[in-house]
Amino acid sequence: MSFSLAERDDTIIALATPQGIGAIAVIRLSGKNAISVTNEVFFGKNLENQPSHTIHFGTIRDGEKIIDEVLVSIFIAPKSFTKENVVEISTHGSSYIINQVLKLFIRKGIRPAKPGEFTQRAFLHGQFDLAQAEAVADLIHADSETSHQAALSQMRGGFSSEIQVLRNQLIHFASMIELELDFTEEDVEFASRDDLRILVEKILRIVEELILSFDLGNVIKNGVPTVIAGKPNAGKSTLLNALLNEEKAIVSEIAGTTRDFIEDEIIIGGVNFRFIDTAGLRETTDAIEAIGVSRTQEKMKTASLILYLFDLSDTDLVEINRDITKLENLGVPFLKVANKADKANGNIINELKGQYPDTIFISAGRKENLEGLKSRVLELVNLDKFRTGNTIVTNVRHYDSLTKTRESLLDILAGLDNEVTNDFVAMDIRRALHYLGEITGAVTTDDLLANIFSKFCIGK
Ligand SMILES: Nc1nc2c(ncn2[C@@H]2O[C@H](COP(=O)(O)OP(=O)(O)OP(=O)(O)O)[C@@H](O)[C@H]2O)c(=O)[nH]1
Ligand SMILES: [Mg+2]
Repeated sequence: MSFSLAERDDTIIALATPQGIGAIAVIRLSGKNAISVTNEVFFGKNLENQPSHTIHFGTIRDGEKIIDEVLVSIFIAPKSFTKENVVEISTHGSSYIINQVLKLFIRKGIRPAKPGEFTQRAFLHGQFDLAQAEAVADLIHADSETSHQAALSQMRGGFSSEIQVLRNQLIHFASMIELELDFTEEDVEFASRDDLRILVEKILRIVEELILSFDLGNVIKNGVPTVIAGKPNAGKSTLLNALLNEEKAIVSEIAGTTRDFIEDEIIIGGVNFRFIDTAGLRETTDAIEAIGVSRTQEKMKTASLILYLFDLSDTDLVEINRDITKLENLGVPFLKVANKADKANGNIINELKGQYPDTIFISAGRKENLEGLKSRVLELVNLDKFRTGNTIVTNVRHYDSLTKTRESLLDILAGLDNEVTNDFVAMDIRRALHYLGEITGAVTTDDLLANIFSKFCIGK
């Protein structure tokens, strides 16, 4: 999908609130004719004479027929979200009314908006840059405190302004070096190569930090993948259900109940965790269970955190030691979680406390010490970086542009090392500028825009 130039002049309409029945619904129009066309169907007063940022009570009529009593808010260009004329009509929240109003406007030549078209117009009219526009989408989808914070700080431009400053410094060097190209006969150097190297190295450090932050950013956005692993019957599914407060996974005393993994999100301390219940780990001759076991092993490798769960009534220290060695070799952070504390065998609790003082004792079945477990889970995920307000990259597109920027920066440095000619250095700088510009929208293509804005919902 892409927007032609003519389409950008259309006046568009969409329901801005969710589909379905609600107390009120808000229908939004944006474009040159938003106010004049609304005025044709609105009865109460002349909307074309009203100042910006005012609200008016009246009725919407289709000919003689009253569709609804409404409130109409008026925003006159450029003082609106899209910087165009914007009208917001608050109707009663019935889908019949909404449809009647939308149809009426469409008959009057207003075009239904495409996904993200309001935000795209705001971007095209310079309301904000691309990274900020994308943050609007993230903000709508944010469902935990941390993802909300990340989106909010990006929307307010924290991320882009950092990129913008770096880019401007680099533009300065690019123009100096290109100027030198005009003086090939003389031996002039407008741009100090040492200063250029210092700047490129500085940008490289920041770009690499942003690239690294992507892992954390991704976790914030999609939930920290936390795998519950252990042998069959340890109580993994019971634990998942207890954490979710919902009977999501099948629990039974038959070993090998869970075959496929089951996952769901839980917010702990404002952080979104994705808990994944898996098939119990054991040697098995059952073909389907064996597939489950190998999936568990795959999930464990990519997890941010593993809850190693074992059954105090059915495990000895030899077995626990062996499992812990395996987990240490895997290299993923893990917590030792001793389950079924309510029916532990003899001395095992004391032995464990002696050998592994950091073991967490719970009873998933009786929902005991789940709070203790949750707070240890939260401790283990290193979110300090985020909490100190550092910039975090959460967007795959930005990550991609940053990786390409890094390559170009490394090429600039290699070029300086090998004393390549100015035109090559200039070319590499231009390339770095291009990729940095992709992030903020200083450099855009129609395809890129269409791709980004199509991910929004209609009405946004
Ligand atoms: N006494 C006691 N029983 C528990 C506790 N947690 C789980 N169980 C029981 O242990 C049995 C196995 O629980 P599941 O949750 O199905 O175990 P699992 O680890 O998911 O097992 P698989 O899916 O077969 O790998 C069930 O009968 C549970 O009711 C607990 O804290 N105390
Ligand atoms: Mg299970």
